[in-house]
Amino acid sequence: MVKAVAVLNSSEGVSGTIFFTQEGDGPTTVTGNLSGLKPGLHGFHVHALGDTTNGCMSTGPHFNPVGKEHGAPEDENRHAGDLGNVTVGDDGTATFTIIDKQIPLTGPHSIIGRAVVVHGDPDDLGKGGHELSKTTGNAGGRVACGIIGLQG
Ligand SMILES: [Cu+2]
Ligand SMILES: [Zn+2]
Repeated sequence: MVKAVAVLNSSEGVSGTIFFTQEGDGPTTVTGNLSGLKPGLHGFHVHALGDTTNGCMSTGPHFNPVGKEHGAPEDENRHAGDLGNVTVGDDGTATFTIIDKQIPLTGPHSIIGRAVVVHGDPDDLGKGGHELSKTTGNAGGRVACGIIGLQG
C-alpha cells in the first residue's frame, strides 16, 4: 500500500487535508475534508506541478500526461487530473471519497510531487460551452492547493 497526503491552506481561510492510498496497481482512493468554502460545487483537480512559489497559480495546468481534453472523471477523454467537483454544505465544509484509476502513486504517471487544487466555482466537466470548458472546466480561481507528498 502506497500512501500520500496533501495539506491545504489559503489566506482566505480555506483549509483541508486530502489522503491518497493505492494498493498495487489498483485504483487510487482519495479521501478528503475541506472547510472555509462557499456552499455548492467546487472544481477539484490534480495539477501538473508541485510548485507553490507563486501560490496555487504556479501549480501549472491540469495533470495531463497523455494529451487529452478536459472532461468529467468518468469520461474517456479527460485529463488524468480531472476529479470533477466536491460538494460543500451550508456549513462550508466537505468530506468526500473519490476512487479513480488515472492518478497512480507510483510509476511514470505518478501524482506524487504534484498538487491538488480546489477552485472557487463549479467545474462544468468540459460541457459548459465556455471557451475554457475544454481546458479548465471554467472552474474559476484557485482558492486552495497543497502538494501531494508521500506518507509513511
Ligand atoms: Cu484545477
Ligand atoms: Zn482538466
